Amino acid sequence: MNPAALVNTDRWPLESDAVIAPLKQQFQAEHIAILPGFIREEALTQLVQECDELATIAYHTDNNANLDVVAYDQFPAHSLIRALYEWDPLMEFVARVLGHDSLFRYADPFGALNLSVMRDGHMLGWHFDQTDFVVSIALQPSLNGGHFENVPMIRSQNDDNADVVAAVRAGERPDLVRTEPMAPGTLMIFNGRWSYHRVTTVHGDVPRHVALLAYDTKPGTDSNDELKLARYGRLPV
Ligand SMILES: O=C(O)CCC(=O)C(=O)O
Repeated sequence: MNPAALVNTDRWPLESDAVIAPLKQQFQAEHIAILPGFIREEALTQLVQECDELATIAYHTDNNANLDVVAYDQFPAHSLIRALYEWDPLMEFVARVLGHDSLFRYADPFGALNLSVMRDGHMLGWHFDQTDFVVSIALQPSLNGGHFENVPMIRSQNDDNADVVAAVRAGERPDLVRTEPMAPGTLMIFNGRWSYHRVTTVHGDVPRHVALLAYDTKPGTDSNDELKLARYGRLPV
């Protein structure tokens, strides 16, 4: 299937300046851009079916994150999610929203594309990312919990704002925390380096499925062995 068929290009024409300009503005102002209904409603069933199949081979990681991860090299050649990730118009669209001339797919053979599978009891603790941005596509919500909570731009290059970060972590600043809307089919472009975020504990029999698409402003960017071992339990052969 052509990945273009998965995207609701009526609502989100990827080459349109009128679509890109407000997203770019939103990302600059809040370090997040949210595109509800990015994936066509009709494509979701097929994508969730693919997630359910992939989830059977996911690796369970258990540190600050307690979730199952499917690595890029585990997506089969016919995977629709892989096709979407490898589709240049999507990468070019993300680049334009971010204000870059071009982007490159991550060179990490595991981390370039992940499916995050969060089952009953799984959570992802408060953290910052080590990358400037991540692109996620929400495919299936859990029955309860599994909310993406975010404190936008809590710190900056010049100010780590450690007291407030600690207060958020301790649950003392709920006024700063917002829950980002992640209805199935939503694409989100997010800068997690300066925004503190977590996924609340998932409850219920339905796993939360989110695809994470990694790009970088430089070619050849890879993660280190320590991260690979922690997240995927193995190293490339
Ligand atoms: O699963 C999500 O919605 C977000 C994942 C996340 O925060 C991360 O991978 O850093």
